[in-house]
Amino acid sequence: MTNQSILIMFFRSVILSFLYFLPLGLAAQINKPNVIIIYTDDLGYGDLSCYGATRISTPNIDKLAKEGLRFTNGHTTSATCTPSRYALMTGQYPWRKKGTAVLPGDAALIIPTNRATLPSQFKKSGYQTAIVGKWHLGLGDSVEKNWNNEVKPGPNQVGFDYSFIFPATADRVPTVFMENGRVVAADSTDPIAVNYQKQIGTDPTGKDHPELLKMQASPEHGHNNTIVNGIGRIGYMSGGIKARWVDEEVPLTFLEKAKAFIEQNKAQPFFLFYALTEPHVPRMPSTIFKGKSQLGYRGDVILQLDWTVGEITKQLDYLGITKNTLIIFSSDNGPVLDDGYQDEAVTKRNGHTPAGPLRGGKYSAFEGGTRVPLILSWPGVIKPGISDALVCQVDLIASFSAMLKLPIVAEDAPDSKNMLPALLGKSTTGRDYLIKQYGGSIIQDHWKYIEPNNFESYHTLTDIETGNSPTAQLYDLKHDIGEKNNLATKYPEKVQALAALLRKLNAEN
Ligand code: NG6
Ligand code: CA
Repeated sequence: MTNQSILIMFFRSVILSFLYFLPLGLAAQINKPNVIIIYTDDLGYGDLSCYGATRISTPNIDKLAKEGLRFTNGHTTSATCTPSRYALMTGQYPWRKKGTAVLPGDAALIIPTNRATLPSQFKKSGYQTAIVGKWHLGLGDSVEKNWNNEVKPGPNQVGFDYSFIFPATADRVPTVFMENGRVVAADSTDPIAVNYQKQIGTDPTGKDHPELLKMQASPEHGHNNTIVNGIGRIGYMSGGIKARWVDEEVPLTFLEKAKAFIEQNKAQPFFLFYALTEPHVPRMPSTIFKGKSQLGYRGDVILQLDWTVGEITKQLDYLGITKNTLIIFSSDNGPVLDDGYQDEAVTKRNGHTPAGPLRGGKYSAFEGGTRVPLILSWPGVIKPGISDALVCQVDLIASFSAMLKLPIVAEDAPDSKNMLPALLGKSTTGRDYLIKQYGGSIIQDHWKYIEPNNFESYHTLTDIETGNSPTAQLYDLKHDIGEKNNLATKYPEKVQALAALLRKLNAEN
């Protein structure tokens, strides 16, 4: 071979590899990584060992945190599921829109179909998009609907190419999976009906037949309507016997569907919203996890969800796409122990503190309600570390739109801020301020203000402090993350300034 031909071969291979890596590698990796949001249900700030839990160990999530960026100041907008998910999907504070509180299982869709959503932004940018898991944002145009036909609009009409969901919560009927708008294993000879007003069909209820229950409902919580799989639910359901899920299988079913979607789309950018049901009630781990944590089923399902995260990262490794995949791990609201069933979460807690150092929990205006685990991992792009930047899930739509270079009109996602630099660890600057719960509390810098109201200050059923008080509350989160010292009388000007800012922002829109 002559020197000249060696030289030609060399340049040819340089050019070829350049052509190969530029479009597929660089461009894809920088602007279009795969994105997986792993969204847990009711997981608290203190529920993971990487956030300081000592009674429970979550090695797979800890590994994500170790190799990625762990946020100490990451928030949901709200202390319950539906409003937090509404904000995540739309980029709008939920309190700006009526009807965004916790939905019954037969509610109509609350996400507008004519606006940009988080998944529709990915879809517009050429991603394959999917949701696998809990939905809880309503289905169809009205409460009355035929569950035996295609039910729409739903996830497929607001930006998801593929959906495999359950409609509401694990404790609400209908207890069925739906794939692209249709009940999985529906049977026309055994039609499904759902009613939240009155009993229908002949299924026994938890109220009349507690002897049939494998897990008793907590008194006064009312999880005593139709019994499915030995568990009393909220709401009544008849028919669809073959379609009803077995709780022990739910996480495995979602995992398989998530893995299949990842595998099918490994060669192109995909967006997966993987919305786990753990550790929401009814907590019913798969058999291999029952008893594993020694903390009761709540601990067991946290171990199971940690295992699930490991299965997903293993799948990415196996497919060779780990480096090109951004994982976001978070939760929709803070933790609760007794949320309706006698599952030993309280009696076996063994010193475990699900909200960590925070006050309150699910349903609460205190930080325990809305400050949640938030971990971002993207090997090679996000430098491992810890970030104290103030960020919120409502920011994901604006941040990803910036990453995708796909602007959104101002009326869409009005409350979402581009926090991409903070989320990727390129900046330590977070939001200026964040409004939370029903628009009644605000964080600015390290100050938190909760406006006075006359609602109950303590939620007896769940044993949670709600954060409500007839007098103004002001906390210095930098020195008092547990919101123990109300400084409102000490700093009246600060109270006035934050109250005025809250009023002004509330009035917008
Ligand atoms: C509450 C339920 C609770 C849970 C919650 C929704 C009662 C007494 N409690 O109303 O069990 O289902 O709604 O949780 O009905 S969330 O995480 O989806 O917001
Ligand atoms: Ca929740």
